[in-house]
Amino acid sequence: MASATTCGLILLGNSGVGKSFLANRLLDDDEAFESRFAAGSVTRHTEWKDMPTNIGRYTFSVANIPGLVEANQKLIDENRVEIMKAFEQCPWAIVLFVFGQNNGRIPDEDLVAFMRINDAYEFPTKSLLLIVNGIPADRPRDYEAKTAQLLEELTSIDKSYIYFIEKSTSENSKRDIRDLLCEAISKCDPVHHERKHDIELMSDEISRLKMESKNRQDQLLAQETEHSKKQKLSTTLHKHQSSSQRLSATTPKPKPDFTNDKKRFDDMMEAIDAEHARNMEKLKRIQENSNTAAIQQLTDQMKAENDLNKELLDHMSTSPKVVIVREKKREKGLTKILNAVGDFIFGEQQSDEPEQQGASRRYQSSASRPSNHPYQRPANN
Ligand SMILES: Nc1nc2c(ncn2[C@@H]2O[C@H](COP(=O)(O)OP(=O)(O)OP(=O)(O)O)[C@@H](O)[C@H]2O)c(=O)[nH]1
Ligand SMILES: [Mg+2]
Repeated sequence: MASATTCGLILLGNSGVGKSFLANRLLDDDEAFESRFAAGSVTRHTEWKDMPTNIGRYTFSVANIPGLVEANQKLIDENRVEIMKAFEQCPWAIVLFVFGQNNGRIPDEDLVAFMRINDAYEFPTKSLLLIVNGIPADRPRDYEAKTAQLLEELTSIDKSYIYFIEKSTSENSKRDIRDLLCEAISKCDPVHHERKHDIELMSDEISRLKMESKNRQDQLLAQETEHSKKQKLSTTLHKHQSSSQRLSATTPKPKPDFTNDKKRFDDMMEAIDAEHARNMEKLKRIQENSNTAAIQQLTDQMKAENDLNKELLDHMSTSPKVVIVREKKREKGLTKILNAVGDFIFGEQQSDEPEQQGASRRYQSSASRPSNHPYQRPANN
């Protein structure tokens, strides 16, 4: 075990997470501690080995300790005793708490073990490192960032003390792991660990604790997903807004010519109809996200589009063959897209039936059209 002048490097974490494997990396010796693929726990009793070289100004002795969570109370109690014994043997120490991962997820039993040991020692940040061991090479690019964020929220340990180690066996990677661990350890300071109370864990409470951990993880992951969605949406809106700003700054607005026929009017109405539907859909999505900044952005963007639509209608209303009688009817709510188009009268019909202008030719809303639709379509003649 550690002598009076050396500090301890105490590796904690459940069985199979790779404590002994990582201890061997620190000692630069594959045979220092038994580390193997096994169905049950491998290390049953605490062992110590001195590191051949210093890290910074400290010499360290590495403790290879059993895990904590086991299937039965007898094994859990043996483990609790071994862990507490290690801190009694070498209270001046840096702690490396090792987590495994299961398809990328932090196992709930690892979080249960951390919480219960941390409860007993209240590890100070400057002497504690969290390590997620055995992550695959083909992980998503943002895996570390997202998982560090999650772990920080779950454990209240600052992300800058959270490290990730890829699963690999090459000699080069073994050296890399050693370098990474030594660098991480050099950022810490050993502290004197005092136990506030015994490590407590009853086998019959493990399922409940795991369920609580799972719920907490799910909740944080859902919040993170929601946050990413909002960010994505806000970026898309921002891009859309700046591209329409660019467009309006550089491109003159087209002035449609409606002198020819009613078909062009219908086409334009189709386009406005579709745009209105798209805007309402966007608005609905954004309101669901209750993001005020995004709603403001969308409102501005829609107002700009509506102004253009109004201009088109104004232009059309002054064309020789089309007269639009405006109704003082406005769309309620955010869009306020268009002044409703009421009557739509062609010149030749005007002369045929002058007394009916704006009355019998007024287009009635069809049942299939939403009642709050911002405009009405002319009848087919
Ligand atoms: N290649 C590779 N194998 C690893 C790594 N971490 C753990 N392993 C393997 O995972 C298995 C379990 O590792 P151990 O070091 O025995 O795990 P432990 O935490 O000491 O387990 P207990 O002694 O039961 O508490 C062994 O086969 C290790 O070689 C890693 O980063 N890379
Ligand atoms: Mg071991």
